[in-house]
Amino acid sequence: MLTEPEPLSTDIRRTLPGVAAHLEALDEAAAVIDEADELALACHVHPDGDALGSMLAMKHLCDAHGTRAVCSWPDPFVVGPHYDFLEAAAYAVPPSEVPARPEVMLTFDLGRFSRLGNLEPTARNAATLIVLDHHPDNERFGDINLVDLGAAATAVVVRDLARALGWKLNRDSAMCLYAGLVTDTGRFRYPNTTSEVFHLAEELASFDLPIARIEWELFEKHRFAYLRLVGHVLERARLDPELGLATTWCTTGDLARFGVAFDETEGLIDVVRQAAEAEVSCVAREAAGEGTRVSLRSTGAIDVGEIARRFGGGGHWFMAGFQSDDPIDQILAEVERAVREAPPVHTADA
Ligand SMILES: [Mn+2]
Repeated sequence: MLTEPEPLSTDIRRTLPGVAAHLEALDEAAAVIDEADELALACHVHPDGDALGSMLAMKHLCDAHGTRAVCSWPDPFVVGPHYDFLEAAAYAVPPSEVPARPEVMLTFDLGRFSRLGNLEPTARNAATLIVLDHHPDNERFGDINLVDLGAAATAVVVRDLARALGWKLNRDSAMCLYAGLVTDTGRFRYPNTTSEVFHLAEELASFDLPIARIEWELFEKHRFAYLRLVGHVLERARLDPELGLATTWCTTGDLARFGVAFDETEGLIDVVRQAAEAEVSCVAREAAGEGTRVSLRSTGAIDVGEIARRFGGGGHWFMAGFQSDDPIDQILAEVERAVREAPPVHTADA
């Protein structure tokens, strides 16, 4: 060996299967979009910063280019208050108002049909379905699949599509793309934070984006009620030092007691994952009528995407999640067993 092994972060880029094929797919998608009278845009249920940011960026690009587009996400048609600054309500319509048989439909940041919730039939009925995503477990269910496994965020794919379309970014779209990029890189701290990520961040920031305000809105601004909930949830957190597993949970009872909405609690995992002893962190959040959403993070030795897939979910090796209708204590026991049995990640083909 003449050189040291590449750091993990650059290895992620190498998972892109066929750069040429991907560029071809981008051109094909651009041609379809160029000819469409109207686009339907949709992201996954309980959208995060990348899902929402990618979709809204495309909406802004369409608006600027004079292409009609409706955008939405599945019920429950709400987002957490930390996305208020993206003004989704001003640009999106409830899922019931999306045309039932769209001419061209684009999906953002989801690898499986089921993540489209009550918009799944709409996507199945689309004459042409274009899938924009970066999840390793993407099922490539589109007519055109813009799936870039090397992209840190779906926002990166949207930027590439805009380039293929010959559409210039504007400040609104740059703001949304930045929200996607900063969310999916965990504020430029997850192992997918490559030099390409910083290049894109620089391009986006050049639209005079309020970087400090975006950070504040997305990650730091919380109601006092949420801080009290965090205190409660951390008090019951458990650490298994032998496994390197930190876990906690939040019930609908906790939400009611502290007066906090489910969509405000997305950042709990980012508190728990700070534990130095934790190779893997896990937060189970109960959502009224929707079972329990489980978030997983890994520092590198264990592929939590693989664990999430065992439970019917998905994600990346360092960031993943799944949904379950089982009781929380049972879910956490099963996660613990899965972590115990998980093979170590082989970084060369991660
Ligand atoms: Mn994403």
